[in-house]
Amino acid sequence: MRQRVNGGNRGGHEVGRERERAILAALRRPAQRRAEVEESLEELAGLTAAAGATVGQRVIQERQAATSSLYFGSGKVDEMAEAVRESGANLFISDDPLSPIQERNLSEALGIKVIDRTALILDIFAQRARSAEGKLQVELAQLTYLLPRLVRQWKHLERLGGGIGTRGPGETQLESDRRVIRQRVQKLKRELEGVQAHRRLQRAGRRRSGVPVVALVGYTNAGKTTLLNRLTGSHLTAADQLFVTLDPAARLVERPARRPFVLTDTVGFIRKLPHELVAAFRATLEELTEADVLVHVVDASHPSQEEHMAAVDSLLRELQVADRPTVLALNKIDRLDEAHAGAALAGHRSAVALSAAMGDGVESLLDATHRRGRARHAGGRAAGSGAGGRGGLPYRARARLKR
Ligand SMILES: Nc1nc2c(ncn2[C@@H]2O[C@H](COP(=O)(O)OP(=O)(O)OP(=O)(O)O)[C@@H](O)[C@H]2O)c(=O)[nH]1
Ligand SMILES: [Mg+2]
Repeated sequence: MRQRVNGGNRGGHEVGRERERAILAALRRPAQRRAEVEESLEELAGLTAAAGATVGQRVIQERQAATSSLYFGSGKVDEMAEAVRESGANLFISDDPLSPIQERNLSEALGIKVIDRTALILDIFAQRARSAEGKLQVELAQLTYLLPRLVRQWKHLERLGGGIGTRGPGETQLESDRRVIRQRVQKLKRELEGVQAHRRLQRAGRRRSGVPVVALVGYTNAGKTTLLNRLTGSHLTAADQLFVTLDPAARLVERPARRPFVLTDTVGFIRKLPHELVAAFRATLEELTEADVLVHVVDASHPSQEEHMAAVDSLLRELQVADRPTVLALNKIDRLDEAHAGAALAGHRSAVALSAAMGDGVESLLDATHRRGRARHAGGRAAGSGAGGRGGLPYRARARLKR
């Protein structure tokens, strides 16, 4: 996805080229609700737009299981090839991960480029990465994704007849390509270790200053940056697009009659987040391990709110911060009528309803965050760590001091 129209969003490169036109497809297995698959495809359409392509047809195939050669059934692939010819689509995007083999076979059958959700997300990240750290992390994720796919080109040549031209130099080339990539991966990992060490130093400095840290987490587009801007008077980019924020930001929140704290914003989560990205973004996501309190921001006006929350919870578990005191912030309630807002709250009794855009509920959120911070502190003492009552550090649990 290199083409952009009119400069598009912040990526802004390669102005004036024709946009890619994508056909989106997903499998629906018997255990899945149709609405769930449709919403996931809707999200894929949002990702496609965020990457700068236009969305054409959407196809859902109901099937017991994926096929090993094409992922979709061969009859369905024939139908899709027909749709591709009719619509002039030049890109096929699968909502689920494709193996390198499936990707190549589909590409041959459809006669157009085939990618999966993972490659699409990696592409968005590549377009959006601004900081040196972000770029390193994206490149690492892309190369990790690319390595097994290098096989494809070689096998592809073999299928086209093998023999002359596909032996010797081809193989050597592929091997040396792989070697170059592996070396680059090692180099990127070393550079990222340097970044991580630097971040650890910064965090240690913050810890010494005794200022508590509150981290915003949540699904992409939930309103995290809008909330940070609201609380700090900052003007960080917030927009109705997926993955607007990639680089972490930290700002001091100073409100009358409240203890100051550092508020951090970071990359949003999404369901089926490529594990290459989670692994590569460790340096960024490690910031969360340092937070005293997490504020899980949810778009309460989104029909998939519960799926979004589940995806965030599972990523927090993966990052081993699921036990951190957390405040659930049901955002965008200005979009809900009273009955719906009441119902949203009733389902989550300790949640706070707010509108980051309008400002309603922000004080309640600050109260709840403060209480959770104190509970963490009290919890640390109750656990018998012996750290108790260190004046002036109300949020600081002993467990954290020990790390
Ligand atoms: N109506 C309404 N819209 C909101 C509210 N909060 C945020 N938004 C809108 O939701 C969109 C996403 O907001 P962001 O703050 O960029 O969301 P984010 O969670 O930072 O998203 P990423 O950085 O992409 O992960 C923007 O268009 C905001 O204006 C709210 O309380 N009410
Ligand atoms: Mg953001």
